[in-house]
Amino acid sequence: MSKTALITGITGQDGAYLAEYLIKKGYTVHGLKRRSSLFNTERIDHLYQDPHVENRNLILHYGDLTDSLNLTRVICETQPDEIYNLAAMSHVKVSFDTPEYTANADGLGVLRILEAVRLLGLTKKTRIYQASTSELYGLVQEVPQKETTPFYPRSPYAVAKLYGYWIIVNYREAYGMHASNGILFNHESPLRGETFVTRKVTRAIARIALGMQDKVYMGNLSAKRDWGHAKDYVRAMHLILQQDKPDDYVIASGVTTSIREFILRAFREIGAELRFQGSGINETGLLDAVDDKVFSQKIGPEYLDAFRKKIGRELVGIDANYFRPTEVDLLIGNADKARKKLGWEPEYTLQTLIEDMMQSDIKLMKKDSYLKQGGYHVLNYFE
Ligand code: NAP
Ligand code: F7E
Repeated sequence: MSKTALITGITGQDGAYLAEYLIKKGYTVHGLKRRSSLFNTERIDHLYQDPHVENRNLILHYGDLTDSLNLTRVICETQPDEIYNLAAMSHVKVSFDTPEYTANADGLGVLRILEAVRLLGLTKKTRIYQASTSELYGLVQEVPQKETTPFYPRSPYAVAKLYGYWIIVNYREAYGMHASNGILFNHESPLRGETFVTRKVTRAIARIALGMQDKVYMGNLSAKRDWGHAKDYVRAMHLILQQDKPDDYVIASGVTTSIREFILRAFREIGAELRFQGSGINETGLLDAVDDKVFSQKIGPEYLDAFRKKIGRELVGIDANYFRPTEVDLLIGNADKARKKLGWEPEYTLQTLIEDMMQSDIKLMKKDSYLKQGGYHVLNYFE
């Protein structure tokens, strides 16, 4: 008998990779998607099946984590063996602008799912994965961070996720539910939302190289993150729910890198050497040198002359609007428990992650439609 999974947040980065992964494993996947005035299924369109197809393995349901009745009905109708609660208002900076909504969706949303499972009498059948986060460590109390490191959240997002973490633990202990937290450190991919720092950078570099944009404005370049590839991290989510006993696991690469260093490495990927100078809001990144061969190979010889003219010019600037009221300065995770108990190993390194993202954004930006429309979604100024 094939298993049934319900993924909330299926239209997001992780939801898309997880859905693909579970379908390949023979699951029937139900996904919760929000009603939107624009299509919001771009990341899973390749998996979509017409509702008239028999025995579909991907079925979408309208829903929202702020709507208990809706969640209860969808869980009742789908009777899932596994629920992956990935839905969230996931942008840390935006959570300072929408703190109440973030608490409702990211905190109480978890409670709504647990209660629905309990009230429907599914506590023995349905296993629950909660998308917890390294943001819980915030102002870090230990380096590197592991499962026993005390939490110190630094944003409305992280505080909401703290509630989500503990309500999962509480329902596990109170009702014997198979409910687990994956404490995932930052994970990125070509599907990453455009306003998260890695994707903002790879997208901007592709556009600068193709002459579509002059410069990119960034926030705090000194923050350090432990970055992995989302494809590796969704495998861990699945492994967590295959364990006999529910538990909480850190999933991380164990390597930390500053935003500044990420930018340097992503530019290097197209044969461009950047030099940072100045400090604070006056820091800038100037184009220092170009490797003609690498640039021609990665971007195209027809773009080389125009790009070489940028040598000495500022390609990266700072805009204080991107700073956060409280910052998480350093994250680096210790995933020993996951390696030992789950047998989880990442396949990607930071270098192969950067290669994947750069390659994908160059291809995307070269698409006719993008070039003709000057085409890009306008980034929210404050994200
Ligand atoms: P993402 O790309 O921002 O996707 C979030 C998903 O949640 C989207 O499908 C979004 O729908 C949906 N959503 C937002 N608010 C909702 C609501 N009120 N009701 C129902 N659905 C809602 O995030 P991600 O990077 O895939 O991350 C997945 C989960 O892991 C999130 O919970 C995030 O907080 C957590 N997490 C992420 C990372 C990371 O580095 N990526 C690390 C640790 C934890 P729309 O498509 O309609 O917006
Ligand atoms: O920022 C700095 C920023 O927005 C990373 C979410 O998936 O991972 C993510 O949260 C760092 C921060 O991710 C810009 O100040 C500099 O220090 O890519 P981010 P995040 O805040 O770490 C965790 C694990 C989650 O759980 C979240 O859901 O980069 N930074 N300049 C910038 N960040 C952004 N977004 N934009 C900038 O221009």
